[in-house]
Amino acid sequence: MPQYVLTYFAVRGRGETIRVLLADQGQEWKEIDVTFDMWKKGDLKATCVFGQLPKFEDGGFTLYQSNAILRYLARAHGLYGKDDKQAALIDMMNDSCEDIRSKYIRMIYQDYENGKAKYIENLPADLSKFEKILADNKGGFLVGGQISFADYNLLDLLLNHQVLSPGCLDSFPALKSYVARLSARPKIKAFLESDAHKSRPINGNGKQ
Ligand code: 6SG
Repeated sequence: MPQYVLTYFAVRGRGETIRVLLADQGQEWKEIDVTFDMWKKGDLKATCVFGQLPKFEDGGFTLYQSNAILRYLARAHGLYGKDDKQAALIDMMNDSCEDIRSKYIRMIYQDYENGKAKYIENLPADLSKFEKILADNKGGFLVGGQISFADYNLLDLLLNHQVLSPGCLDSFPALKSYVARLSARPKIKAFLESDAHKSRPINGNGKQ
């Protein structure tokens, strides 16, 4: 019985970066899939500290907030850089991933029909920043020469954006090769090819 338990909806959403991190680190975890019907009953929501999922358990320790969960796992598995300065830079990168993710989620859930075209139009402004960061860092990751939790977050975001707007990375060679390189890491490749991953929709409302 694995120590780690992820309770979330059966979507990629804010759970998939956690899953890809665990998969790449060779960790086992248990999934508790919450259906939207189950969630609407309200009993589980009432037990969640902020009334939201994902929820993550490590033995008797329970944590909420997807980015706090990523940081917890990053500390446990050496995915937080080699010193405090790298850790701060990794936080900075992850915060920028979060900025893009919140914009994306807002568009998907609140403004898909009217806002998708405009969102795609504005995307290069965000992607170009990460393109420069990756082109400038010879280490091949967002920070330094080893993978961090922010890399898993960016990978998941880029994969989702390639579904939203196929070809959105075509003018960003560093991002394109980064996605290819990370997706080819054997455990990530196996995860991305798994039925579990493929069967989960990206978002809870079917938009992508
Ligand atoms: C939704 O927002 O799936 N958690 C979501 N929604 C349910 O009652 N800052 C934190 C974090 O980073 C944000 C958590 C996040 O962890 S994730 C949650 O708990 C709630 O607030 C995306 C996702 N959404 C689909 C969804 C499930 C329930 C409400 C929205 C489907 C649509 C409406 C009902 C069922 Fe639905």
